[in-house]
Amino acid sequence: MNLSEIMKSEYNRSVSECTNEEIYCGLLKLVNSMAEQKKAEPSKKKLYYISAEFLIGKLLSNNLINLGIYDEVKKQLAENGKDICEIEELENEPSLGNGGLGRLAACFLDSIATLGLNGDGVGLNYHFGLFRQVFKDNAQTSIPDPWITDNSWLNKTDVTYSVKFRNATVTSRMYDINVTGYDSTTNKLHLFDIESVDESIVEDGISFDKEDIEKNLTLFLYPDDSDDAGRMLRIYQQYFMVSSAAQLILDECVAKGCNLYDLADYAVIQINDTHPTMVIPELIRLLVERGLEMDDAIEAVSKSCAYTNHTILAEALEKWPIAYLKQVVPQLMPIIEVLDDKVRRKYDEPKLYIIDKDERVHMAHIDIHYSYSVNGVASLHTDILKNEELNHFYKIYPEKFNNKTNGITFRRWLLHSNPQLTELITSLIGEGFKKNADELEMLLKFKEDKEVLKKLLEIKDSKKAELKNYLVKKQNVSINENSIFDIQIKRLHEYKRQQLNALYIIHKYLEIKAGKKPSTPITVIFGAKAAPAYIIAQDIIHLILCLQELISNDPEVNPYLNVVMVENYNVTYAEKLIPACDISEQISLASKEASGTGNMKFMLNGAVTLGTEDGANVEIHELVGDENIYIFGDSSDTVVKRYKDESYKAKDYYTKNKAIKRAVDFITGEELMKLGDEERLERLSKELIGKDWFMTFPDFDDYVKTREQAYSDYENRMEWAEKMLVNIAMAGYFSSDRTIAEYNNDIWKL
Ligand code: 26Q
Repeated sequence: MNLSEIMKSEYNRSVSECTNEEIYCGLLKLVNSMAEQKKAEPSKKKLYYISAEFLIGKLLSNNLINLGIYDEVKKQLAENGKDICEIEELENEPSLGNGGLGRLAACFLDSIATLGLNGDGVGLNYHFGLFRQVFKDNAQTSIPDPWITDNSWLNKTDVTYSVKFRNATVTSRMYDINVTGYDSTTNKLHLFDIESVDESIVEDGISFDKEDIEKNLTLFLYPDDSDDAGRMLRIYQQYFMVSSAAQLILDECVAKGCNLYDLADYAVIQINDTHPTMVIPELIRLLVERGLEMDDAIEAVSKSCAYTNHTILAEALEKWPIAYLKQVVPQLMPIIEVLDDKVRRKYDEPKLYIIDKDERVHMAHIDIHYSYSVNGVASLHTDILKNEELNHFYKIYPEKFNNKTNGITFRRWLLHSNPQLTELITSLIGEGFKKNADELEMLLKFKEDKEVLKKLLEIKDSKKAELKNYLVKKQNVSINENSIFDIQIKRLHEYKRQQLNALYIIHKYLEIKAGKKPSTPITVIFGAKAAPAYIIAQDIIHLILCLQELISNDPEVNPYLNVVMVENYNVTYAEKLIPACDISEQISLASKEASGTGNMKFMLNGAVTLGTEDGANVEIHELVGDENIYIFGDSSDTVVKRYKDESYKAKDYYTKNKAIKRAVDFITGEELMKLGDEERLERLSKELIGKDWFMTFPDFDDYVKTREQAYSDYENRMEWAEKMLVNIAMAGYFSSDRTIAEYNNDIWKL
């Protein structure tokens, strides 16, 4: 590798004479050419990981790290007066995902390549991705977030397919992004697009003509499940994605000599949630078109497909009206009817049917009947699927169900985002953990080593200072780097309970007003986007922004407590926030968060979890033990039971519990009403008192008590550092390399 030579041949100038933009382009070229040289020999069987979302984040440093040239490039740049961080800044972050599911897919691609497995991602090339969040008058507004430039990571290919809708036939084209493995081979992320997309049809904000498919098909990532408008467009997008994928899969298999009856020997298709479900009927349709009998086609496809479930929220399970499907992809309906008919002949239980009595197609039911594997994403989640949500299916297909606890790639979430911690770990236990994450456990022998613990605290302090500077630059807010950083970053959803965190802030505000001052100041940081049509989620953002304003203008309180909501929270922000965090808020209502993956990133960076026994928090708790985590709240059993017997009445808690009443009343009290929007605050307060569907009140007292305990334990710096160390040491289990090895051993068998 020689940066000088590249800059010379591209621009005929030396590195020091080139602009940062030119250097960025040079590095892009370099990375792509090195990545191409590391393409693996194609093996017989290949994995296709189909997902509507790949939240890949910026790729430059990630690729430099994976190719093993980061340090060298950084040094060469420095020698020429250039700062690699400034060059990283130039890259646009592609926001091709909503949150956890999309980021998981990106971590998985990294691990699949790192483990040298033959597997590509397949998805869509959204031009604007998810909306960009802008705060105005203490509320969220949304604008497009263009990311594609002449110097993006996308490589146009010659691969095109014809995709037929009822009212139009379009040509899909494949664009590829190289996926480099860490000290390993290169795979691809295939993103399909159409040439006729017209970015100029976007009007103010993110509104556009939803009907004009040829112009809008790949404009935006559909922002979550709570928006009713544009559902039809969502079906267009899904079919466009899976029809292109199915054609690609069959082409590649045939090229390798597959006779199509043996599809499963050549291809395994992982279906990431229900969004790519139509790949099943589409593949069946194509196989029949190519001469297979229907039953043979169904068998071949069922043996090739595996499904991952990411949610138990009933409202997030996709059910498409037959009328919609007929309108968009009539060619699939006869196949879906056959699939449903087979179920009905075998089982006399409507809960198992694909088509329900209201003429809606249950996408998850297609996946479960016609895949050979169904997995949940954390141990508790899989248990709930087996015993509650999908119990009917579990009874007839116990052998299909399996758990694959999520994981994260340590290359991005440790090596890249926290080089200081990486260096300390390396100095203590060597380099092995970078490829074999379990080796982190060797850190446990330093549990009582004061020097090591001190260094951990120093690193945390330096990451806090870095974050402080970043926030000044990005948002012009200044935080106290000597305060406790208490962080909740994730999509805004009632079940994730940012509102519970906000109620605590109000409680604390009032305590401070009453003279009870915390020993160490506290900075509470939020980052969250809310689906534009999700009104209550917007109201919660409004409440948080109003609290931020109220407190920042209150000299009695702000020396002790501050609130900051970062604007347009994304992967790049997460990379800065997570290493700086002391307390990781993972406070979903038990049973509702399938896994969570932010919880793992925080743990790996030495934050201590404050959380409920939900999702992967349960496994974190088991690994670190009671001493090194703060657990509160009702168990998932209690919650499930409370929903079943409909016994929860929010109003009772509100009237009986003074602290709850005081905090909730504050939402519509004088101070906030002066700053905020009356309609929003009233609506939120009414929602809490009248419904509180995600049961914040029953957990409130325990939350306050446990959070106070964490703050008080923080005062003993050495003991706190020990907790940090144990968290880091036990995080190895959450490497996505482990998760992917399990997928491969149990499901893919590549
Ligand atoms: C559904 C229908 C119509 C339109 C959109 C959607 C839709 C879009 C996105 C439904 C769900 C999503 C995203 C779900 C998601 O991110 N789930 C998270 O997955 C993570 C990875 O497994 C888990 O860690 C999280 O617990 C889970 O919430």
